[in-house]
Amino acid sequence: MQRRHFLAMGAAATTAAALGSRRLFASPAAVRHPLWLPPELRPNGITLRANAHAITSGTGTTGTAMTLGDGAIGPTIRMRRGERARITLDNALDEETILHWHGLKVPEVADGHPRFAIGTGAKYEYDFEVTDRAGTYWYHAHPHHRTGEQVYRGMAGLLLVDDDEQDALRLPSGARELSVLIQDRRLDADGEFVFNPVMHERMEGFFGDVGFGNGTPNPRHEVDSALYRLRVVNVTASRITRVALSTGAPMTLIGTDGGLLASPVTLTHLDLGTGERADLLVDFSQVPVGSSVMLVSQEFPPPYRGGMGMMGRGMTGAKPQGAPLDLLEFAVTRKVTERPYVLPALPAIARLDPGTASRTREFRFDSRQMRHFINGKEWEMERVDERVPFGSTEIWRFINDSNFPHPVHMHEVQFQILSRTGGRNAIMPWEAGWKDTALLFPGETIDVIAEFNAHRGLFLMHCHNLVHEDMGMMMNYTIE
Ligand SMILES: [Cu+2]
Repeated sequence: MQRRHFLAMGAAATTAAALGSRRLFASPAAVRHPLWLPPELRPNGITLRANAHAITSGTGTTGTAMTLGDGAIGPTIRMRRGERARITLDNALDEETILHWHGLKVPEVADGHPRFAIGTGAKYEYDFEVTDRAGTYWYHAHPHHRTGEQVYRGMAGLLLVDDDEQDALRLPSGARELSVLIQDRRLDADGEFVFNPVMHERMEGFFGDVGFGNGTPNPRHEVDSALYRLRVVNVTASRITRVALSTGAPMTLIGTDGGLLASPVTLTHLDLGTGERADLLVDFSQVPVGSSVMLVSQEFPPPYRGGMGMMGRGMTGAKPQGAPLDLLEFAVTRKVTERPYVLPALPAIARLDPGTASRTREFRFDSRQMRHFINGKEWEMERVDERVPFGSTEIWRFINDSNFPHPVHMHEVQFQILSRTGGRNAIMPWEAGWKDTALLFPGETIDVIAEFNAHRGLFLMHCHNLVHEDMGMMMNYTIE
């Protein structure tokens, strides 16, 4: 049966008409800057030079970026499934670094484990075959203790994988395909980026008060009155973003961490923890030319237990977890008339059968006395915590015993979420597809299923709150 999903959204027209009478943005009008669009590179023999430099050109900040290349964030790397990637990391920072290809299944030596970190002036050669489905992946620094600050300052970039399956959908492309790495940063009086988690932030995480897109503060992007493919990556240190449009108009979710969903989901908001991605179709066809729609992180009650979210509130001036934050203004500047895009049926996803799992492993996440633990342990560089037979299918059960949310990330696999009990007590509508990162709220248990069949070697599973991660909320596992 041919499933078809028609994308004419009546609700968008209604809400757009109401724009004049309601407050559009979450915060007082900020000076907005054109969204920076990083250059797109093919992965055949490129060099990424890690370096620190001041951001000066027209962005309204004088912050110091640590990034790959000369921009405010790393270049976009566009890969094709089946292609060989040969990438050199050249470290011109005055500290160690290493890159991890978040979401891709790569050989152990290409996975960016912290033990592969290289010093100033050194180079690291990555050489791997792209075997993953088309999707929205990203790359970022992964040296121990320094991932938080390096990623915060821009050691991250977008990794897009294309394949024939996706091509067949003829999704909006070219200028109608937009990808944005979302961050929140805190600026001092001189416009420098501040990253100095104080005591309560070492428990809760680090939050900024200015929304950045692709390294641009308070970004703005001019769009046609048309349908766009919008990919959003949560690159914040610690913030859960409740992604929505300021008009309340629906969006169509077509993909997440591990590529396309089996069927599209119409929603007015979705939550992304650090590391999670959304591949959306957003329709501006009914928005009047001359008006704007803001991509926002909507306000929500912070998912903390025991009043933990209140500690330190107001001390730093940052917007706390759950506070509304403007992310990206879309200014509709040109009227176009086009035939509505009709989304074809999305390719099916084989569901992994829990009956084929050879075992279930439990992982308890706990944060107490200014420390963060998985199964009672803090991470050690060389200690192997779990050994998984190559080719096996397993259920991993993540249990949150702490008062804080943890975005749990597995390297080297894409998993499917089987269940969530406690807390929200449901698999969210945006969690139906392949995932490599999943939000685990206090009191929740989630079961995920994965096949460990890509490469043998030592890999990581960890919390992707960058503050927690740097404090050792990670564990090593081998596929052997
Ligand atoms: Cu955590």
